[in-house]
Amino acid sequence: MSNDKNNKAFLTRRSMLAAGGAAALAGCGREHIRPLYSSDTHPEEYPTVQAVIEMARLLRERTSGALDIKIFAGGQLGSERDTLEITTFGGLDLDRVNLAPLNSIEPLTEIPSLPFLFRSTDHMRAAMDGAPGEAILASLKPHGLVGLCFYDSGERSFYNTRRPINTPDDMNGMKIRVQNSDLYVSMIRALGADATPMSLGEVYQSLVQGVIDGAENNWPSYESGRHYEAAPYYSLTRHVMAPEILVMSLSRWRKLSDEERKVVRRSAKDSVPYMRKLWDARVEASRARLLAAGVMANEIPDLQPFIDRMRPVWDQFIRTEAQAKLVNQIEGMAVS
Ligand code: GTR
Repeated sequence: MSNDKNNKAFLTRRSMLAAGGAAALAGCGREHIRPLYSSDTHPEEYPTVQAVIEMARLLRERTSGALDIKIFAGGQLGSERDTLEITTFGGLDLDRVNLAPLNSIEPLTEIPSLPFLFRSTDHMRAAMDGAPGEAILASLKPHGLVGLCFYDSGERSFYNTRRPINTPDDMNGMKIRVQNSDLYVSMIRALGADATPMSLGEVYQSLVQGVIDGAENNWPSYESGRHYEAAPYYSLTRHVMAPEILVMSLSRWRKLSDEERKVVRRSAKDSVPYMRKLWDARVEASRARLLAAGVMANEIPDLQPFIDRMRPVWDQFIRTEAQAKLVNQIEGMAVS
């Protein structure tokens, strides 16, 4: 990231904080006049952003315009780690992030990121719609955040600039970018590769300059960040299916009336089926476009060596009883 961009992001973040502060000073609940500010690292057309736009529409409709959302898309306000921090301070009202940047804040958020935990998309959706999802959303309150809903993030697989990956040994010594999460670092190390944590915005340049050899993500993000241009080998390990999450700052939440809180929760939840429809279509569209553009995708002949190598990560990261309970709940769900 250039200094200029850093400065710009910093200035914007400062003005966000100032706006939050000014609203708080005005008191008397007058900050209702200001829309909820929301951040997303993805560009406007991406399904996560579209989902929050839908939530905003529902909010306006259900509150006769009293509540609305202004979205800062495309990572304008900084990396997910930065915007989360600002949200916990109350300088930003809503933040759509992956679960990964929450891993260092709340251990329960690590569970859906465990490699090969979910058996299918249906399994992941049922878990997030049910008691396990509710437990994770509720766990964020002591950290200054209100968990509102989960959005799909599909399956993450590896892509790189060098060769197709068929076995963990093909990754030996490769430098793989991961999100800022120790769990992801451990997963990559377990496969014999080098993990380089960095924010999404830095990945494209780092691939082009050879700072990293590869990364891991779903089809839409692989496309949207143009990573496929530099790293055309996409190997379908599907090792993680952790969802996205929409969080709200607890300080802004506390300023809402009970009625408004209900509407915010309901509107967030009601944007989920809408998002899933967009998501499924987007995964297919991205896949078709990238294959047509010459991306070399390969299925993995035998996933077992990946599963075996990554399994110790479970023991390393399941450290509390609450985490173990969540794992059992998710694994024990009837859906295949
Ligand atoms: C995407 C996800 C983003 C971010 C990104 C990343 O799939 O939607 O929120 O987590 O991956 O790898 O940084």
